[in-house]
Formats: sequence, structure tokens, C-alpha cells
Amino acid sequence: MNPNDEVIAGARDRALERIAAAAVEADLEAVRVEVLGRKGLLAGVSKDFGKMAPEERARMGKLLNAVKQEVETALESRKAAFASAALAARLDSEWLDLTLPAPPPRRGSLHPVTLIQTEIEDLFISMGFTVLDGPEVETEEHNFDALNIPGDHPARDAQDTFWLTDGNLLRTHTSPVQVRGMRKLGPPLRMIAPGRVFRNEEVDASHEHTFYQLEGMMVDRDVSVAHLIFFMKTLLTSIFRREVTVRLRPGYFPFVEPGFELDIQCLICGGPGCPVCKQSGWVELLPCGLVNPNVLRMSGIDPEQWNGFAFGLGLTRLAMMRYAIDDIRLLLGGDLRFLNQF
Ligand code: FA5
Repeated sequence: MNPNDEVIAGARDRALERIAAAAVEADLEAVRVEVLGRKGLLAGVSKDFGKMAPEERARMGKLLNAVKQEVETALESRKAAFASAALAARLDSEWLDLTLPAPPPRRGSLHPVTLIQTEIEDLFISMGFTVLDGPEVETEEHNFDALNIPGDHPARDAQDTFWLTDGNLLRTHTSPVQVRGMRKLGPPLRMIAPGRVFRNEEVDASHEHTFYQLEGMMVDRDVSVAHLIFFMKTLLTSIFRREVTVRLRPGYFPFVEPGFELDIQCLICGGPGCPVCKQSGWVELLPCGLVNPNVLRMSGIDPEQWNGFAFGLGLTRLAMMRYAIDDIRLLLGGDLRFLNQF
């Protein structure tokens, strides 16, 4: 008997034993290297091949191959067992109960200024007005010149206007959309333009640096102050759904002539005075007037044939009155406890 028979049988038995006892996959690799590797036990036997008779060499070769195969098969099947145990553990840990009810989607709500804006849009659309939009970054020409606002008007001061380094500005009111509307659509014209405006202002309970206005304009033949008052009354009755006390004062805006300030009695305090109405009992809400002929002319409309009215509603202030919000800063604050109430 060839002493190698014993070496091979011993190596086989030990390998199979260790494979069966392997606790982790790395143990298998150790067995493989030790038994089947280039410097392993079985390779040691092949070194003696040169000294063997041809028949003995053939018998040894066969035996070696059979043992190699047996060990390899045992290694593979243990490896597969490790893999399926790992998969089972993973599936166990990632288990998910798909029959549990999903958490409900979080419902948002519209901002109070958006609510009131859409209401006014619907009202004016029903009266034949078009809703226009204009850019928040405006040219000096649209924001001031074309509205007949002279070069030395205090509103142009850096104190009130956010000027950009390229000579443009953040629009200080929605009135430049009047200019864009007249130039684009021509007369007759009925338009409103809600939007965000910016002023370099000290912030307090009723003043923001960023707030919303809603511009309105009607250009037609023989438009009078009576038309203007009709539309303003229709607007306020629709918004407040009750009689509100208003007062009309003369107001000066270079783009209207005559110009008015329409104030409403403060709905927060009802008249005696509070921080919102600056203790006056009245809230400035709706400056308006008949369009200055110069403004029509500068936008290519013949003032001999056409005239009109315009107004610039303080949309943010209107939302405050409508929902009895006593501090304008709440509207920009993004506090969900406040916003979720609408
Ligand atoms: C204007 O901006 C004119 N463009 C309005 C106009 C349009 C007049 C068309 C005539 C014809 P005024 O600066 O007064 O006007 O602003 C209009 C309204 O915006 C005010 O009545 C007020 O309700 C609101 N408002 C003005 N400043 C602020 C501010 N800092 N914060 C909140 N609301 C403001």
C-alpha cells in the first residue's frame, strides 16, 4: 500500500469534518487553502508522482481527483447553506407589514392672502376683467416714468425703493402692470393684477417690506368717478359680506387725476383705535382715481378718445381686515400654527 493513500484519506476525513463544523464562511476558505491550495496537503502528494510506477501514478491521480471533487462539493454546499441562512436573516430583519394602514397624507391649506386674492379674481373675472401678471424685477421706466412719477419724487429714494446694481428695481407697487397691460392689450381694457411688491420700510404691525397689492384698471369711453365708486363698492361688499364704513379722501398719486384714498373703518378695533390702524380708527386700503391723461398717452392711448380709472388695493392689509389678523408679520412668518387655521 502506498503511504500516500493514508495521507489522502486522512486529509479527506479532516477536511469533511471541518467543513461540517464550520461556524462562519471564512472557516471554509481556510479549509480550501489548507487542503486544495497550491501548497496544500493534496498538492504535496502530487509531488511524489515522478517516483511512482505508471499504473500506481494513474491510480493515485484518480484517487486525488475523486477526493478533490468530494471536498469541493462539500465546500460548495456549505457555502450555499451560509448564503441562504444570511438571506433568511436579512428577510427577517427587513420584514414589513404591508397590511398596516398608511399614515394619512398631510393636508396643506391656502395662505390667507391667496384665499382673498382668488376670491377677488373670481369677482372681477365675472365682471369682464382679465387677470394679468407682471415681473417683480422692473425697469425704472415701468415703475416710475410711464406712471408720470417725476424724477425727483421721494418714492424713488433709496429709502423706499430697493434698487438693483443694474439700474432695475424691485417693483414698489403693482401699478407698472397697468403700463404693461395698456401697451400689450390696448383700449378698451379691463384688467386686474395681483402681486408681490417691495419697499425699503421699517417693519411694524401694519407695514412689511414685502407685501401684496392688487392693481385694477379700466380704460374705455366716458369712464367716470361713478364707475370707479361702483366697482369699489362691489368689491368691498363682496369681500366683507356686510356693510363696511368707508371714507373717500382726496389723495395724490401722479398717475391719477383726480385721486382718492378710500379708507375703511378698522375692523380689528371697530373705530376707537389700535396698533393696526395706528390709533386712528381707519385703515388705508384702496387708493384710486381716474387715470391721468399723460399716463394713457405714454402708453400709446389717445386721451381724447379714451379715459379710465385705476386702483391699487393693499391685498395684505385686506386679508388682515377680513380675518382679523392684528399683526402683518404673522403673514410672512411661515408659522404653521398660524397658517393651519385657514
Ligand atoms: C400705491 O402703491 C399706488 N400704486 C396705488 C394706486 C394704484 C393709486 C392705482 C391710484 C391708482 P400706496 O403706496 O398708498 O399706493 O399703497 C397702496 C396700498 O398698499 C396701501 O393703501 C396699503 O393698503 C398697502 N401698503 C402700502 N405700504 C404697505 C406696507 N409697507 N405693508 C403693507 N401694506 C402696505
